[in-house]
Amino acid sequence: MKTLGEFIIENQNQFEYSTGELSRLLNAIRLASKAVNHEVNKAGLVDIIGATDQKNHSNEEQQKLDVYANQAFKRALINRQIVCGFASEEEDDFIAISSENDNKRNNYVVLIDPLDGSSNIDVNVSVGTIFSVYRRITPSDQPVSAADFLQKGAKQVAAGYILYGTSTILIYTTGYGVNGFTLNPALGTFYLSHPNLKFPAAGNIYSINEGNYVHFPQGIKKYIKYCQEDKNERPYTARYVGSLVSDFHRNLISGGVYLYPPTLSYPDGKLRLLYECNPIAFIAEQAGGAATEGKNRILDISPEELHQRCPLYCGDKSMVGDIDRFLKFN
Ligand code: P6P
Repeated sequence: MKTLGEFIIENQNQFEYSTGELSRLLNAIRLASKAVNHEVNKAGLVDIIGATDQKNHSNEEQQKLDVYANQAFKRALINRQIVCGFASEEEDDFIAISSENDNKRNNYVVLIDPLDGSSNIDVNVSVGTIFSVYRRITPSDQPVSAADFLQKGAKQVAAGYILYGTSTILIYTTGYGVNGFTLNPALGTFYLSHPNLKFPAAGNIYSINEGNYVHFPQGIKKYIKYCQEDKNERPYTARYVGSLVSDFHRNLISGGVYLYPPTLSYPDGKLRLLYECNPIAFIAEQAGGAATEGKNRILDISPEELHQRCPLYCGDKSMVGDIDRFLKFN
């Protein structure tokens, strides 16, 4: 069984800038994910579940594990001088990291949702980390600026997620397909368990919070009713965990689509473009799927603000196509 470390080394020559820097970055993410996995798995046993009295940039209650996960990835990436910039759902603004020795300039910025779905922690539902990596576009002898983070999703050099579920799995892409690695907790080693992942043909799972039905766009209401009609050639089924990484991963393995449309509470959609939609969209497309905001490709959106939200329809290509058509004609 190939380990994640071996896989990274074997494939690092795929990059035009194969300085080993991206490999070191992915290894730092691997290290942090093991620390977070350890805390998530014992959350019920120590006083680490539950909320802090802090709120993050979006005025969302910060769960203690959110804070821990953010610190773990920040430490792994910043203290090891592997990136020149770091942005997170848990940080108000991006963090510029100047390299101590000028000849060792780092060229990558990382954007992360350190613990997506954290409201599920106290009810023991799977949560995940989502990360997105870009090569900086500003001169390397200057501190990073917002422009380095506000790049189109199509410019990502890597993206992935870690799902802390019944097993802990790390999924990532660097633009050469999608591969999954499952953690052997006894050894603390990730092993290649899902090589060259692709969405199954003809998915039939739709994942959406129907509690918001009355506020959905007409096309989404029509799509949901279409899925529920009994004359369909493929009987659809509804599955919704309330944790994007869990729902997306199940759809990637079993075939389906995840929808988060505009709602009354989130008229621009709830999910964040930069560290949720873009990395998930990169993975979806690399696995033969699609990701749109109802009309345009997620990866083509020009970001304007670090924490901006957008609607997300992602997964099975034919199902995303159906959704876009229902939105276009209703
Ligand atoms: P709702 C978690 O807060 C999250 O960002 C995603 O992980 C998840 O899919 C979604 O929000 C759930 O939102 O409004 O259905 O509870």
